[in-house]
Amino acid sequence: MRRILVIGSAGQLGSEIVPELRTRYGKENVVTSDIKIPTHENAINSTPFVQLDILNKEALSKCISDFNIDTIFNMASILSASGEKSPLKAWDVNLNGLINVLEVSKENNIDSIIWPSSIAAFGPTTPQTNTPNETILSPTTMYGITKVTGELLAKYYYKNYSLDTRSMRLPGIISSKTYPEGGTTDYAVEIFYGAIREKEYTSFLDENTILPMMYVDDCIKCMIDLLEADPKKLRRRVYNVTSMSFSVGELAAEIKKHIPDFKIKFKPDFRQEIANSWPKTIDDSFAREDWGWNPHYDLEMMTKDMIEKLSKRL
Ligand code: AKB
Repeated sequence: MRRILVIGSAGQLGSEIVPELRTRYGKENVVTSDIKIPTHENAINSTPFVQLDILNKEALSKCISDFNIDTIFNMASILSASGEKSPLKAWDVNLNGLINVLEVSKENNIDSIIWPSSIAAFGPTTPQTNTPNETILSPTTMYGITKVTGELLAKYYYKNYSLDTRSMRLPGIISSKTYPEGGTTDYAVEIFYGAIREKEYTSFLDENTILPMMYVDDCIKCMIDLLEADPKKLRRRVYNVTSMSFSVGELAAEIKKHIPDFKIKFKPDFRQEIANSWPKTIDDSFAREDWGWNPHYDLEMMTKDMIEKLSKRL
């Protein structure tokens, strides 16, 4: 049985993956950690929990040996919009944090590391439709720069120290457990809160902006499937993954089918330029071929499920 450490367990992805990991591997075998104490509804079930700053290498190392960890999910990250406001903080958390994880993993013979990269690794000179796995990686955001550098670092540790690092370039993730913070794709979550609470939402991206997205259930399946994939079948360390692409207007129209008096306004801000620099659709055929990636949710199913779950919670 694996002994797993989830770093960043209070965040959007951490809070969603922990319950699934615990179901599969046993509660005591999944140690949660975050710089802040989690406040979401699963907090009560979050022990074993260690309050941990990813920048504190000694504390990270101690946690790994105290709990006999062999597998790490590193979810700690400053996202694209926050990264533009605090670029050095994004560099620090995303890269110095990752280096700490890689170093302590090397020192403690960790078996597997899952670290999400992002569509932010691409930039305005990358082909924007059906973006291939191997293509131009020249992002213009600090977040994107940390993702490209992180991908290279993870590959370096794989090549030189045989550390089994695996990454997927996640698109925008739509989920209901935590309120989104600091991303450019956050509009696709905020819009549901607006629609359910006020029946209106003002989008910070314009109506025609198309971005690749994934529902959280598929995202969790994606990370666990990649973790458990047969190493002999993996031809690369970093995989494109996607499940749907839609514009802000198309999402609003889908929500209107459930909440007919929902109204949307558009007031693009600095995040529009970030969104414009990212792909609209992604080619994830390598992930499908190598480890059977096959998402379940499309726009219609995702919208229905989000409205049901969030309405209950709000
Ligand atoms: C963001 O919007 O910054 C993230 C991402 C696409 O990685 N959700």
